[in-house]
Amino acid sequence: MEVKYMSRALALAREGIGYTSPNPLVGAVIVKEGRIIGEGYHQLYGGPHAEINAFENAAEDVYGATMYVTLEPCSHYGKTPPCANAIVEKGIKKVVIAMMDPNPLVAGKGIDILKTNGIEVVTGILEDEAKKTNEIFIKYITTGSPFCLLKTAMTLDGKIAAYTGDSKWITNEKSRGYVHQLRHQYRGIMVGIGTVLADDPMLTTRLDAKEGCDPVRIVVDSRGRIPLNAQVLHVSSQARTVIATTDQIPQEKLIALQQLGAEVILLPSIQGQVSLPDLMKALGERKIDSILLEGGSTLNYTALDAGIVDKVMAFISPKILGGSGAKTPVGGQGKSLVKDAVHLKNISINRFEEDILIEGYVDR
Ligand code: AOF
Ligand code: ZN
Repeated sequence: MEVKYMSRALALAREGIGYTSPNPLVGAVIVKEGRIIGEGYHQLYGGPHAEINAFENAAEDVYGATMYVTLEPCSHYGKTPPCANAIVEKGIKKVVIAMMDPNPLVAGKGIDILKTNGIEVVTGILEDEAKKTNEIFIKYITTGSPFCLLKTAMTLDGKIAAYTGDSKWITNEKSRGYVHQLRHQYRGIMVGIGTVLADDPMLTTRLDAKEGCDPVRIVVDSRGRIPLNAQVLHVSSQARTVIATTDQIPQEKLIALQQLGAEVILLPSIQGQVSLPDLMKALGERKIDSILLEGGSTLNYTALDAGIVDKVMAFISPKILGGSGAKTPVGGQGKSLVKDAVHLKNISINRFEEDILIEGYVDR
């Protein structure tokens, strides 16, 4: 039963995907005499927390009920008063929690409030699933840097485009639809200048069913080579654009980019290239908790090498292109020895019709 109710709470939490950042996805279910009498989730950044929404939606008196919540109730006065206190005041008898709050402001203090007030607390129910649901929040709240997902798409023979550069499309419609959902979930989408010069992408979210949030578009452009007519600088008035560069950018170019409404971030360089760890910190300071890295192959290698990538999603489409000059997902200089390869752990495999998606986490 505990698993069933927590599972429902996690499903509710996921309803908030794309809207709560940089705060967590949280769901709560109130159960009395074997019936669900209230449900809630964190719907919008800055809005009421999941527990409060569940109280609001309760169909009957919650006194003596059990609450299932996917994250430890908060103990701090933030945008809203502490949920742990509200739970005590409402007379909840037992609280079942999936995971502790990694936020240093809370971290165990919420549970302490509950226990001190005589509430029975159970923790660790569906903990792994809860941690996966909030993998972005956990990384961001504990490090201040965004969670970075590297997404690639290639043919069975490892090409991301034909030798001519033609790349429309390697993966099928289902796979591409899933990537647009990720763009709705992730706050930033990052590409290298090579990709802008080659493909001139818009980097906006295009979802069929619901309206998607556009991520902040981040172009890593160490020398300021981006053309002033690039689509990322013009298409969509809502989507913000950040140019991450170094002092190698010509001053006139910097000003022209700012005049077009882009934010130019000047960063330290490593061998003439933008320092990616410094860029991650700068983006974190701007409340960007998550980055979807979509290439090209040079930036992908630099990012993996710099250790900023947390997760990899690799789509493989059963097509064969050939061509010794055709590009692969990860280029750059490369490792000289197999033993130095970047390893992935906790691998899972999914299918989108004939396409295969392999995902895993970078083993550090
Ligand atoms: C949420 N939603 O449902 C829960 C949260 O910025 P504030 O004041 O809303 O507080 C955010 C912190 O509250 C967050 O980092 C997490 O530690 C805790 N719990 N936050 O946004 C929720 N339960
Ligand atoms: Zn709260």
